[in-house]
Amino acid sequence: MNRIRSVDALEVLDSRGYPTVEAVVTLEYGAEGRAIVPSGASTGSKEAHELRDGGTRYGGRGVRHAVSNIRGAIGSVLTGEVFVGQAALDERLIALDGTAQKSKLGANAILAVSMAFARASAMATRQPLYEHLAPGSHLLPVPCLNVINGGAHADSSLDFQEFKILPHGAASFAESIEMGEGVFHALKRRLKEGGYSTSVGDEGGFAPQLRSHEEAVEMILDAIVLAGYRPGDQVSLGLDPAVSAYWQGDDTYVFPRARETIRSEELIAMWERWLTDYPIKLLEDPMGEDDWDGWAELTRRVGHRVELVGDDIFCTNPALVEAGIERRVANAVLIKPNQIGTVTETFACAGLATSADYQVYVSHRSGETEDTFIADLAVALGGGHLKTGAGCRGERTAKFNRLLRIERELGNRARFAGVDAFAVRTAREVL
Ligand code: 2PG
Ligand code: MG
Repeated sequence: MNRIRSVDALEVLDSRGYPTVEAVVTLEYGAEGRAIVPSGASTGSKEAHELRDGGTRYGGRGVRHAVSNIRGAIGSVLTGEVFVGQAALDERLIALDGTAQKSKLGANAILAVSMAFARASAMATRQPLYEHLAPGSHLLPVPCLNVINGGAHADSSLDFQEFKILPHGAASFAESIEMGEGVFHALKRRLKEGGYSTSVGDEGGFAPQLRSHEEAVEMILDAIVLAGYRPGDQVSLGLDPAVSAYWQGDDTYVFPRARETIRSEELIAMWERWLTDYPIKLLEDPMGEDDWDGWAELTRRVGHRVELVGDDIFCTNPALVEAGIERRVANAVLIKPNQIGTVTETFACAGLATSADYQVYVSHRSGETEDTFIADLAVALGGGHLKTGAGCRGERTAKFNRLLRIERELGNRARFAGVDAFAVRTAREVL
């Protein structure tokens, strides 16, 4: 029985050394679920509210209020109650908060409890989390490794935030991650050879002072070849330039590190060129969250041949995804549970995307922890690809290690998504 015996919380640390929320939910017969929420740096403006204390502790980033909301307001309502299913619990949490952005109790408080309850419920029925979330799920994702960091995640010379490799030409997740690490290590050699720094950014990718974005792409292509793979055929490229940060309104983007000002239509033309010049299979946030016209135009021009992922523009929010489908913007949705604040709404958003033939792409945040919930989530949603940093830094490899264990546990039932994960499925007449 899913009667809640107790709810507890603690302020713990994320990978940047800032506080974040851990919740512990214990059920009647002792099943205990524990979950820690992550935190973003380049956040969409419509994300659910992350409650921070302000003041001087940890530069204002303490989460003692969110923790006490769990121990107090949330705990006192949930304790002793029976919730049949995740949706019942999440509905209660949403109602208890009562605000559109979960700003009263904090989305960080609410999501931690939501995830912890999912874990406790899985444990109560002795199921792995992915199986509890989606019975029968068995598709292992392609790890999209962010091997060069820029933008809000590193003080490299690069305005673009993420340069990713997609090792899709493998037979299993284990083989895919091995390929990815091979390229990552070859890239380290390549950068050293070029006289560049090999220190890493927030997501474990290198953060060198390269001359241009094009040079970053060339370095990665060299590394793929150095590692013994064929670019485009076995390992492709993905990018998250995260350009919302550079949008100035009035059809204009300003890139401070490159000292460049470009119009929306020039950015679109650049993406068209890059898609011709480089083996790119995925573009995330290639246009800014407020540049809906630019997004729609880019989708019209290239949406039939490359995965176009909406992150900031959708914020894992079903209402925004609905608007995107309506306006034919993007063809894939990034799924970050803490952008929306409950497990149920995360599934609702992914379900909506799938029903419109948009791809579903699960993601970590730049501030992460040892919590591996998103690894199970990626398998449960079956979107076939996941981004959780480079294959470097413990908070990133924790997710890969969890996927290695899931693949082993599934045995013959496991399937690896491979290149199909990036196949554009939107069969809309305009594309
Ligand atoms: C992104 C994310 C994760 P952040 O833009 O997709 O890589 O970054 O968590 O800082 O929003
Ligand atoms: Mg992004």
